[in-house]
Amino acid sequence: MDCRQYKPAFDRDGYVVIRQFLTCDELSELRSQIHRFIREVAPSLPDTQVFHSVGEDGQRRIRLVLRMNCDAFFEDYRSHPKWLSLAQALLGEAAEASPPIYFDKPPTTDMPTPPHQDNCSLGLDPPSGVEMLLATHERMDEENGCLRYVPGSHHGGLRPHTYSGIRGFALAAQFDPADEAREVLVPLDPGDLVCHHPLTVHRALRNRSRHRSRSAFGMWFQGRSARPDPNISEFYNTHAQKAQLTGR
Ligand SMILES: O=C(O)CCC(=O)C(=O)O
Repeated sequence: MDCRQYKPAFDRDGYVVIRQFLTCDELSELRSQIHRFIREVAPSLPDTQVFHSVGEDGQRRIRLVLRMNCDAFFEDYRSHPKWLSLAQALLGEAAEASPPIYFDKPPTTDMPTPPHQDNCSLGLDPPSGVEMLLATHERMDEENGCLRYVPGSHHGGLRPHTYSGIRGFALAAQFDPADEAREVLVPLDPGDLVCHHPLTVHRALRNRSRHRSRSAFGMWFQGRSARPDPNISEFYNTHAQKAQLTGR
């Protein structure tokens, strides 16, 4: 795969979709490692690392797992050459992966992802970074809460963010009807990947499906030139702690 072909769209729109990024074998290995992690590792992790939501049937299900590199497979996965070379091609410089994350929106749970720019927590300056999110199990679409992007919003700098009350996504960006009119839904099939810039405004609505989950595996890559702004991460962490204590 020539990764450089994706850079113009990433630079222009602030996100780019790569269909069938993983082969069937690569996807099936990743899925089975995620299942193993959820079955064997997640139950012993603290509630600051694994977040749950409760569906209409009263069942508690995982909706977010942070820092999966506490497990050897996922620590190694950070240097997976396919992901790393794509990140480096999109950023145009050397890059390093942050700890992997697993996202889910189980059916009948009311857990939207508020509009935000990832740089509200990272404060990368310059904003040389990319988050990559891979659909792992089922199709992500309008019904089960696929990602929605405001194209070109990464050109407008960091927007004001305020407390969202949602654990895991503690800040929400200023987002008006013009953003809603411009936003683009990004359906993904299992194995498809979407990559977004740290300043691209994005969100996802709740999963409205009664039966389908909406799971994704993600990694953040930071370019060599980027320096995190400690004031921004402190602002985010204050709100994240509040969400941890009193949010949903
Ligand atoms: O899975 C989602 O709905 C949101 C993921 C996301 O917005 C992020 O990681 O920045």
